[in-house]
Amino acid sequence: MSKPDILIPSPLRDMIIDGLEPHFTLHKLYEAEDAEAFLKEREAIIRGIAVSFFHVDQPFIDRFPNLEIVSNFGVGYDKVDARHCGTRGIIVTNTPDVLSEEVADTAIGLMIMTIRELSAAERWLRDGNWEKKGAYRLTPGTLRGRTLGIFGLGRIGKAIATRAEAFGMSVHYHGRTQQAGVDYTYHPSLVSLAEAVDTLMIVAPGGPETQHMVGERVLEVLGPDGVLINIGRGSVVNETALIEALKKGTIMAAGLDVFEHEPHVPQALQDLPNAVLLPHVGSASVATRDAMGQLVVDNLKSWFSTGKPVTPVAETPFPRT
Ligand code: A2R
Repeated sequence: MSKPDILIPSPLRDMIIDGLEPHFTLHKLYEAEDAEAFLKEREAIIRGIAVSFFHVDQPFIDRFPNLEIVSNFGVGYDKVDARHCGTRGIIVTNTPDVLSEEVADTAIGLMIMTIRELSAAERWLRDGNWEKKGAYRLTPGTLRGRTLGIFGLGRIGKAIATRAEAFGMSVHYHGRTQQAGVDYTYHPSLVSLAEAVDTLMIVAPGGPETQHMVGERVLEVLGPDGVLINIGRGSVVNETALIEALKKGTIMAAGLDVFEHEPHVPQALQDLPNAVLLPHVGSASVATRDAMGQLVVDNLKSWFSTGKPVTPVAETPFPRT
């Protein structure tokens, strides 16, 4: 029997390619000299897509009449039009759970870096200032006595909350619904959450529903002692409003692992001393990225050998409803 044909639009880690190669015929779009001709030749045979950070939008999906599954690398799948896939009966899978603890570790690290100015303090030492000028300044910010507001208390949000509690922080949250069996204080709006806390952690998904939910108003109520941490998706935060808020002292500081137009980070943001900026490294350890890659492989293998996906997303449930 011939192997199912899988399209790989953008480069994937070697371990994913190695895991797929024995079972599938792989079509690497990123190696094609003429992408349009490459796709045209293969439109009818593609049955699966393995993808990482590539726009799989409606026109792209509709090129493939025999597409059955899109296996997305990453828990966030806002670049894949999962709703449209659902209407076409195409399954979308992501890589949940295996990265939650890693991302939560990074989120806490970024929060402490931001509040206690650890990257600036390290630069102070490396620039020779400790010897030349003396000790780094005492930080206006402290974690002591802070209240953490989590926007998106899902798998990663809960792992962050557990850690924050161990640091002595009280935890509040906002999501579309209040969760049964969760003791943290619920806020029905993001503004009321921001008003109640001094540290706001964004760990909600990207996409049109959450686009720019953190804007001028949220930053204003977060207040001058406020700290914003974004470990979720760049699109949730209005970057222009954030830059203004950091410049004016509307909030104290921000720690960002994700940006609106990655890998581009506005110079105005890079110039701000009260912003800590990481290049989207939330889940970026070899072990965690291997586990995520294995799920990309397992979803495709499982689908084509048993007819069942391992981790379908909410918009394309399995069994189909
Ligand atoms: O809204 P709820 O109660 O379903 O809570 C979910 C919340 N959420 C939202 N909150 C407000 N407005 C929305 N439009 C909205 N959409 C989702 O975000 C839920 O508590 C949380 C997402 O949790 P999980 O689905 O368990 O995702 P996980 O694994 O924690 O990853 C979160 C995000 C990914 O989507 C990537 O963007 C990033 O972290 O890596």
